[in-house]
Order: sequence, then structure tokens, then C-alpha cells
Amino acid sequence: MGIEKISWGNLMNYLEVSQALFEVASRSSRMLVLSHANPDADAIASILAFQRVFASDSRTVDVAIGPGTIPATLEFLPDLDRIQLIGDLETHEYDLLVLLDCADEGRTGEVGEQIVIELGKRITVVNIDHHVTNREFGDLNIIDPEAAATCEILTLLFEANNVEIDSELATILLAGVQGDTLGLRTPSTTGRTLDVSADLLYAGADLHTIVDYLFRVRPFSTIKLWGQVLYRVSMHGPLVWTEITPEMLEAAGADESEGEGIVNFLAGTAGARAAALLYQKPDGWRVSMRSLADDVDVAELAGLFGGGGHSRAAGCSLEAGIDARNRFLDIVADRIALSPASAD
Ligand SMILES: [Mn+2]
Repeated sequence: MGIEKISWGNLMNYLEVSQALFEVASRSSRMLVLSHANPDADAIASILAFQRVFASDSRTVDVAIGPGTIPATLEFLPDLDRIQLIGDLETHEYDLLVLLDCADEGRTGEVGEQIVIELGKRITVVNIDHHVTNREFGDLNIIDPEAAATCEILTLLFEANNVEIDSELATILLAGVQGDTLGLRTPSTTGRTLDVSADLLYAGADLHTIVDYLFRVRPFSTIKLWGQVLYRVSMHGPLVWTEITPEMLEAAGADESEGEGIVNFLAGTAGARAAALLYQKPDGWRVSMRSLADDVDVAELAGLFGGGGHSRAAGCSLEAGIDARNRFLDIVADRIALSPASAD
């Protein structure tokens, strides 16, 4: 509210968009910046970067995430203690709301969605994201599906406005880019992603620490969890899948976030066309999916179950119980077996 609804798609002019963003931000003295539940590196890095750039003596910037834990792989990032859970926010008195890396309001969790809807009636909502499924729910929608990470978009916006990027801010932003691209290895990685990464390295980003934490060094509990989860892996037609149960987490002494890399590991299964990791929760299953074939669109498949995401990486939720799980596996296996390329 307060400004005419504006949306930018890809091919947007970053100079123009950046001016609009900084103009809206300049009128704020109490900003709330949110990202999604079960946060990943891009979600956490986005809100931390935003706070660094926009917090000042005359402007408080609160940052919060939906339900979930901050992955241990991100513990090298500065200011993690400033991140709150949306459900724990003490006040909702803000004059600007910013959502980062969220395709829709629901990604912030149930409480978050209510807060977004309530605040959205009174104050301006800024929506910055790179998911192609973004619903453009904000007043100011900065959506660039060509970007490999929200942190890639933020870097371009900051650069366009001549923000001074010091080594800590550069490390934060590069961590988001590295996280979403799995170390610049996903198909979403473009020349621009490498340009942005190079800019951040020149600004002093600590790539060595990022790579060590995100991709190499893991707690023993994670190694134990992976052992159990991979032991149970199976093929359902062309779908490779496995699950994480509360019993496995307990036996390994691990938390749910320690399973995050497993679905990407499964995506390396020769002969499979899609991969799925199912997290068993008290109220149902949370599913993370990856496409291993150009003609398999997992965002579309997740959409069948009320979820969404990218064509190569997507997620959804299922009802509780083994029946719901098996029905999901059957439907997905059938669909990907029917994709055009499998007829070859
Ligand atoms: Mn992202």
C-alpha cells in the first residue's frame, strides 16, 4: 500500500529498479525483513545482507525467518544472533515489509503469512525473489528468474546504487550465491552469476571458508544421518527417493537441516529421472525434489500437491501417513515415466 503496484520481470533495468527500492527504503524508519521457513544459505544471507545495507542510526531493520533452524553449515556468517523466528517477533509495528527469496507469502510459515497479510493492508510490501513461480504479492516486486540466487539480485541492486560492499557483506552475499548454485554447478548458474561472484571476490569475500562450511566440513551427526538415510534409498520406477524419519534424526543426534544436501546427492543417480527426499513430520511429509532430466519439471509435479519452486528444484507438503507417501511416489513415478524423452 502507499505506492502503485509495480512488478519487474527478467530483463529489468537494475538501475531503475534499484532506485525504486532505495527510494522506498529511504522513507522507512522501522523495517521488517523476512525469509522462508527451513531457511537455506540464500534465505539467511539475503536477510543479513539487507540488514547490513539498510540498518542505520535512523532506521531499525528487524530480520526474521519462518519455522526451522539455521543450518549449522552457516555458522561462519556474522550476525546470525540477530535473526529472530517470525513467531517470536515482539511487535508488528513496522512501516516497510520486505520478503526475500519467498515465492509466496505462505513460504514464511503460517504465522508469517498472517503477518504479511495484516501488514500488507497498511504498509508497503517489497518482494525480491528469483523463483519463476513467484506470485508477485508485493507492492514492489523485483523478480528476476534469470538470477541463480536472491543474493545475486541483491548484489546487482546494491552495485547499481553504488553501495560500498565490504569484505563481510561480500562474504554474506557470496554464501547465498554459492549455496543456491551448489558452488556454481547448477544449470541456473549463468555468466552473470560468475560476474557477480567475481565482484564479490574482488570485494574481499572469503570463498575458502564458504566452500569449507557449505560443501566439505560436516558434523559427525550429519555423517551418521546420511548413512541411515542413504541405506534406505530406493528406486520407484525412474524416481530415486528416500526419507528422513524422526527416529533417524534421534539415532544420529541430528536435526532436520542436516539432511538438506541429501536430495542433491541423490540427483547424481545414473538412470534416475528425478529425485525426492521426504521428511516425516508430526503433521505430514515435507518433500524436496530435483529433476535429473530436461523434460522433467519438478515445479509442475510439486504443483500437483500444492507446492512449487523451480523446474529443477521444487518442494511440496503431503498429509501424514504411509498411504499419502506411497500415493505421491506412484503419481510422480508415473508422470516422469510419461515425459516425452522417456519414449526414446
Ligand atoms: Mn534462493
